[in-house]
Order: sequence, then C-alpha cells, then structure tokens
Amino acid sequence: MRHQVCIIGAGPSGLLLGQLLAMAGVDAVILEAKSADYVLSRIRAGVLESGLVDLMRQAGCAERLDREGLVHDGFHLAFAGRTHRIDLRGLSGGKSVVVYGQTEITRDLMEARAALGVPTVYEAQDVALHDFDGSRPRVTFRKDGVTHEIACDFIAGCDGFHGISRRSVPETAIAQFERVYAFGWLGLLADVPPASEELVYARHERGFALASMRSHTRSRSYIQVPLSDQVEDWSDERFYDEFRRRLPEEVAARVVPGPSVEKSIAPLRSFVAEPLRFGRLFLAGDAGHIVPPTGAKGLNLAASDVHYLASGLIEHYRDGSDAGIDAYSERALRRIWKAERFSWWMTSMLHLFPESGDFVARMQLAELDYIAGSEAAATTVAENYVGLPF
Ligand code: FAS
Ligand code: PHB
Repeated sequence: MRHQVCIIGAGPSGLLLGQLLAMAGVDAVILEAKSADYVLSRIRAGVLESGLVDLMRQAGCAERLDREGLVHDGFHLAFAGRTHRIDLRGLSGGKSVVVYGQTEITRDLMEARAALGVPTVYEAQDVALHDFDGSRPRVTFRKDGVTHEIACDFIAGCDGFHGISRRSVPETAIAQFERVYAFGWLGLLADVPPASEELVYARHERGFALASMRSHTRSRSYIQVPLSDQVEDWSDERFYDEFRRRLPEEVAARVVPGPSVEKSIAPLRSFVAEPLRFGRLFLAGDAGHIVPPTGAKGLNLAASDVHYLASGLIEHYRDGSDAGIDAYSERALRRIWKAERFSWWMTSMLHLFPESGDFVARMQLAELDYIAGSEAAATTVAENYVGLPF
C-alpha cells in the first residue's frame, strides 16, 4: 500500500489531522490500535478553546458542536470560603469556551471520516515505524494475522503518550522534560444536572475539586486523590460526600448524586518532548506533550499542533513549499510551553501539596486572593484559559 501520509492513532489529533488533510485532497491513512468503540469509551476532556471550535468548523464537523455545545463566558475559583468568578468574555476581549465532551469531538470526526470513505484501520497491531530519517518512510502493522506495509512520504505520530511513535525515536535525538505530580484526579460522570451553571475549580484544605459538566443533564465531577488510591476504594456515595465537602456550601447544596456512568483515576503529569520532528516523522498531541488537566489544555494543545502540521503538509503538496513543515516543531513548541506553564501554574495553585508545608499553602491563598482582587491578574487567567492565539 502507498499513501502520502500515514497517521498513527485515531484519537482527536489523528482524526482531526486526517479530516483537514482529506478536505485538502491529501491522501492519508489512519492506523489505530484499538476498536472505534474502545476509543469512544474513553472519557477525557470537556472544555474547548475557540481555536478548536474554529478548526472543527473548518473541517466541516461542527454542526452538532454548534448545536449542542454549551458556550461558557466564565468560570469560578473557590478558596478560603470565598468564590470568585473569572469573567472570560469581559477579560479576554470577547472570547469564551465551549463545553462539549472530547468523546463527542471524536465521534463527530469518526463519522465525517467514514462519510468521506477514506481509510482507517482499527485494531491494527504491532505498528512499527521504519526509515523515517530517510526519504522513503514505511509503516508496518498486523491485522487479522496478516502483516501489511505502507509506503508513505510522511508519518504523523498522533498515538498519545504511550504510543509507539515517540518511542521509535533514538534516545540521543530527543530531549524530554517532565514533572510527575504525587496525586491524580478521580473523575465521575453521571446523568444528573451539574451543580453549577459554570465550572467551579475549588482549592480546599482536603484537596482540589472541580465541578464540570457535559450538558445540562450530565455532570462531570473530579476530586484530587493520592496516587495510591484505587477507583475501587471510592464508592459513588463516598465520592459525593468528599466532593460536597470540598465545594462552596451554595454549590455543594446543589450537588445531585447519581449512579456513576464512568469513574476513573487519571494521573497528572507535565511532559514535553523536543523536537517534534524527526526527518519524515512528526509528533502531534499527547504523543509530544502532556499537561495536567487543571488548565483544560490537553485536547486544545492537540488542536493547535494539528493546525500547524496540517497547514505545513498541505503547503508541501499544494505549493511545493516545505516552509510550514520545517517550522512545525519550533512553532508548535512555542505554544505548547506556554500552555504547559499555565497548566502547571493552575495545578500548583489549586491542589494540596502536604509535603510542601504551610508556606506554600499561604502562597496559594495569596495567589488566589490577588487574582480575586486584581483585574490585571484575572486577565492573565482569562487570556490563557480561553486559549492563546495560534
Ligand atoms: P489520545 O491518547 O487521545 O489518542 C491516541 C490514540 O492512539 C488512541 O486512540 C490510542 O489507542 C492510539 N494508539 C496508541 N498507541 C498506538 C499504536 N502503537 N498504534 C496505533 N494506535 C495507537 N485533557 C483535557 O483538556 N481535559 C481533561 O479533563 C483531560 N482528561 C484526561 C484524562 C485521561 C485519563 C487522559 C489520558 C487524558 C486526559 N486529557 C484531558 C488529555 C486528553 O484529552 C488528550 O489531550 C487528548 O486525548 C489528546 O488527543 P491525542 O493526541 O489524539 O491522544
Ligand atoms: C472536564 O469537564 O472534563 C474538565 C473541564 C475542565 C478541566 C478539566 C476537565 O480543566
């Protein structure tokens, strides 16, 4: 088989890249290790920057998003018995975010790809990347016991943090920057109304909590838990009791407990690989970087990577220019590092770090009090949360 581009991974990065390339007439195949149903079963992000919304519109996949997505003009910070609203629209010059589950983004992109009839191989096993440091890269994989080979011009590694693409790069050719946090987020999805119209990020002496949602009838709730905890340690009842204790009273009073549709613990990590290009191989999305979800940046960073990479590849085939692909890594990393900073800063400010002592706890409260009392400080929160320009 031969394709112009071989994309590894059918998560949001791979699917969005595939859609943008297909619409520009670039021939790309996607190889995905899991089944489509398995990919759709993963509950991940929930807040979209306007940049991602615009890309979905550009990809012709935003009809349901525009109909069902919830536009949010602000969110709340709760700390020390107080609640302060960050006026996103007012402080960012009119921008907002859209609440719409990553699962729905993935579903919309999968359906659009199927409608175009362009190739996706699900349950592709033992994907291996070859000769991407030369001019004739290849990808091999096994499907139903048969080994296949794809010759291509470029490989897009969109296979997430645990994928094969980044691991195929020689260790001497890549620098990796990482911070692992000593806690995770226990997330619970339930078909009950959210406790607040807008998201509430709560810093509490017992630990962080986030009241989020997927719609007016489906809530998404999180609490910080030690990495030693297992999801089996947390019954729905125990979760809701702890969740309420960490929220402001007026919000806690509106928590409607309901049976968990999904419940899981996600570890928190900051991670960046440099560079993001190795000859004919490009890394995009979680394959190249990870952020703690506190800043709602993970999925949105994948979108800006894909924007830069798709533009560069289309320019290569349409205009015969390699300026875009040559600039991809540096251009993507500049935006990645700023999102890493914001996500690390929000995580450092809102979570319990018992090992860091009382001084850090006081610094967190001072930071939050400063944001609540300074338009300049709140503006930096707002402009990062809605997403810095592409
Ligand atoms: P993904 O990991 O989504 O997709 C990679 C795809 O590649 C997967 O389908 C995988 O099966 C496939 N793959 C892996 N190895 C392969 C191989 N060898 N061959 C072929 N295919 C392979 N972000 C937020 O903004 N907010 C959140 O609340 C949030 N919560 C998260 C919770 C968890 C548990 C995780 C892991 C991430 C979370 N994120 C969150 C970040 C998440 O949304 C990612 O940013 C987003 O999924 C990135 O999309 P992709 O880059 O496509 O990677
Ligand atoms: C979510 O709804 O899953 C969500 C929202 C905001 C975040 C993280 C997760 O910062």
